[in-house]
Amino acid sequence: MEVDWIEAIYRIDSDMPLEKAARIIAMEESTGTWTEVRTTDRDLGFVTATVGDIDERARTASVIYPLDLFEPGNVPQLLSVVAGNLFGLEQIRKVRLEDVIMPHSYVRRFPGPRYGIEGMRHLVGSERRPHVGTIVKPKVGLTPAETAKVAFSAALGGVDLIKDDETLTDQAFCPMTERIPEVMEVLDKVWEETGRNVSYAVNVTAGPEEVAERADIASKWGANMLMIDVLTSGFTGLLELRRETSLPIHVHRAMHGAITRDPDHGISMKVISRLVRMLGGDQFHVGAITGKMDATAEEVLPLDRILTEKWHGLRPTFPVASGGLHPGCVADEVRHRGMDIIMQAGGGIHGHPAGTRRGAMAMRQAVEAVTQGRTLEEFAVEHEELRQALEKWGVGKKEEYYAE
Ligand code: CAP
Ligand code: MG
Repeated sequence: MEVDWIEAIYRIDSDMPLEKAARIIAMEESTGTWTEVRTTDRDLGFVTATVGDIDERARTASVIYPLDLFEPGNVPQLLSVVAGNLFGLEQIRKVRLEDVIMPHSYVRRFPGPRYGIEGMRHLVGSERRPHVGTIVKPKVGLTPAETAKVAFSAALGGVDLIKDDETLTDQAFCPMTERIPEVMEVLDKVWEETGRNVSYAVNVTAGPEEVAERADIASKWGANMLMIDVLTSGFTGLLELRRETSLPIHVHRAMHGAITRDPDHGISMKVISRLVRMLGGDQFHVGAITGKMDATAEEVLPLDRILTEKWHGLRPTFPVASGGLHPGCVADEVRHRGMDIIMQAGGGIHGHPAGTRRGAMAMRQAVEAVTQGRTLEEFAVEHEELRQALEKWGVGKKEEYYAE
């Protein structure tokens, strides 16, 4: 039976009883305020939120928002309700939006991923194995020609995906309209030499109105994939991009830590993952269990599930594991998360003792090892590039990053 409400689950830290705190949130985010007002005698129940389930042990409470409260297709307005004033209420010390459950009648107005996991596998021609991606490093400062040179080495070494870093857009030192043709030229060469179709995700992050324009420009210059920093560009930026382009979209989450990291206050990555899938992200960064960023399996696995489970008929979004990864991380990451992930390494490829190409080879060798059910150490005996990577960075999560 189709429900006609959106349910938001909050973890609440307040001196008030949980039920009262939840009632205040429900009032504040729908038809109430701090005191009673008598500006109408009409029944506004059709847009009045109520308290749902309370879990004293988990300190969570859900608020039921009637669907009429929401303008169809307007994600900023959705967030102004479920993630609005409530965060600033003095009487509620800390509150975290843990999840938002939306009915089909709300979600169906959004496009979802155009390619999804199967679509990306079809583009790359990969059987069920983790994809390997790299980020051109240094993240900024390279010229278009230098960027293409790094991309060429990584592609020859076997990566499926090369992306701009999250802070590279259209700066004077590397204009997008020069960078794209230079990189696509070398990827065409890789296609001719190896038959492998390597994606290059061009970062078109900007304001929503500019994102669409940049998508067009990038396509005209031959781009085969686009990228957007969804939190700095805005969710509407992603939706504009999805509507504007027929290219696959890689979604980065730069700035997420400012709102997702505190387990007691802010917005969970679950909510952001749901929105990115709903709005059309084909690939999305949801953290790495073995990397440099703050993430545990308990946090990451539910995000993989939200991106890939059956949900309102939308294609699944490819989870991206990234941040401090190197070939020695592949086995642990896959053991926890399975084959439907993108293993992305910047320093873990370009910092390889024998350079980028062999760093990419080492990542692919690590993927090959886990695909064959063999250990990395065993596989490294017959694969020099992997052996060198394990010798330099070891197996699994490093004790300390930035130590070299
Ligand atoms: C990784 C990265 C990514 C992070 C983002 C970086 O580079 O390019 O932006 O993965 O974190 O700039 O740090 P390295 P997350 O591989 O060299 O670390 O994926 O958690 O959003
Ligand atoms: Mg980066």
